[in-house]
Amino acid sequence: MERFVRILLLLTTPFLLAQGIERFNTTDLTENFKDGSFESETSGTTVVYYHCRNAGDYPISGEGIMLRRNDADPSPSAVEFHIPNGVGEFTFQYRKAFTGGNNRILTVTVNQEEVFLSPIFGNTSGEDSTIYTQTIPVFKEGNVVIRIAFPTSIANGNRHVTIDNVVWTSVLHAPIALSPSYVSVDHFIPNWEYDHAYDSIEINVFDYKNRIITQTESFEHGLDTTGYEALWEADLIGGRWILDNVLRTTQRYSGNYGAQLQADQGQLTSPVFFKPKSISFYAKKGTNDTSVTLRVMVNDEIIDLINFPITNDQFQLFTYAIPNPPDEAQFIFENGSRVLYLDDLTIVSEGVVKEMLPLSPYSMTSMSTSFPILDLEPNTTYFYTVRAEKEGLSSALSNEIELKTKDGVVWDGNEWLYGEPLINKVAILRGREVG
Ligand SMILES: [Ca+2]
Ligand SMILES: [Ca+2]
Repeated sequence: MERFVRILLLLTTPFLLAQGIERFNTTDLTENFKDGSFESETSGTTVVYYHCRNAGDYPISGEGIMLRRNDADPSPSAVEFHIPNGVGEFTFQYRKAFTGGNNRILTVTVNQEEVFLSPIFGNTSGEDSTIYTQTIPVFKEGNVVIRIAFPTSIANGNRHVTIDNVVWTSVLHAPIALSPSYVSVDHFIPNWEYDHAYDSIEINVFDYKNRIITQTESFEHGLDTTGYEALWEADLIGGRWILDNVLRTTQRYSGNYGAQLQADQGQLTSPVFFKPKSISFYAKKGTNDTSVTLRVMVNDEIIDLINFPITNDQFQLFTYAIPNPPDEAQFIFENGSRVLYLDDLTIVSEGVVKEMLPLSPYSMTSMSTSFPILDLEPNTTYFYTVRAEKEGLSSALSNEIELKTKDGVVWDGNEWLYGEPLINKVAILRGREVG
């Protein structure tokens, strides 16, 4: 709700909160697709476009820009906003244009790094005037190029989309995080400096530890719903998956949807998982018996090949524990000669990962330049960044500082924590509260 209200505010009072806006009222776009560029209505910003046209009969509000497709000939459609003075949040609206039934999907990159992949939309034949609003936290200073296009991997074909009401906020100059002024067994004091007056400072603290990570893909988002397609990409558990001839289906074990693999050709290729321990999934056959082949890949070589016969017409749980988990592995699921339904694919892996502390981010309203972070573990790596806020705007995150707490024990007034005092360990006597 809060997000919704904020977007409305941005769109209705652009000059109060927003730094930039582009409504496509003064462009050189025509009804023919072409490449070109024009000066934005926001001074200093240039809009560069490839194989685009005006919104024609498929507007959002008045004029807009229409992208067509990913085909190489004459060039894949894209629109770029070259913004000179930094971007905080970037918001745009999009809708299906024309009436073809091909699915629509958009990708957004910031300085060539992908930050957003849209859900599929507009994939039933006929007009669809649904307007989608997307806000992306960019928080970058200096020159920023934001590009809206189709993912590079999708097949040829028209996937017309109109874009309009592009709005972005400014970004505050980020504070600079400095090395901690104090590090002990169970706490440290981060430091930072700044050259602007801010309303508050936020301190983000992460620890960095080995963890067991369990992720389940329930196929509620990201799958193509139009027809079987080769090399479809989607952000599923663990990152980017490649889906060949996999369709979204209402045959499911949980939620509203599952994945349907085409007979003989359905394939899911996972991203790399760190120290994967086990894989489980629910599967059932279509009309006929079929199977799933699971290939465990390390550096593009198959190290394990398992076949699961799928002969039940109710969803059934299949589990495979990976012997001697490799440091990094990728998985390919492939189905047999008949249609297969799949849902709730779970991968358990291990990894030294950063995780934000439960009390983080810490927020300080005063303009001090330090803040003690307490109750930490000894001999553990921590990271922190700081971010400034003023009048509803945020800065980019600062640089990141890494530190390690000392190896030692703590006397909390009643007992020793983290072991017993040893000659080579630091010991901390925590002050007792009086009162
Ligand atoms: Ca407009
Ligand atoms: Ca599901």
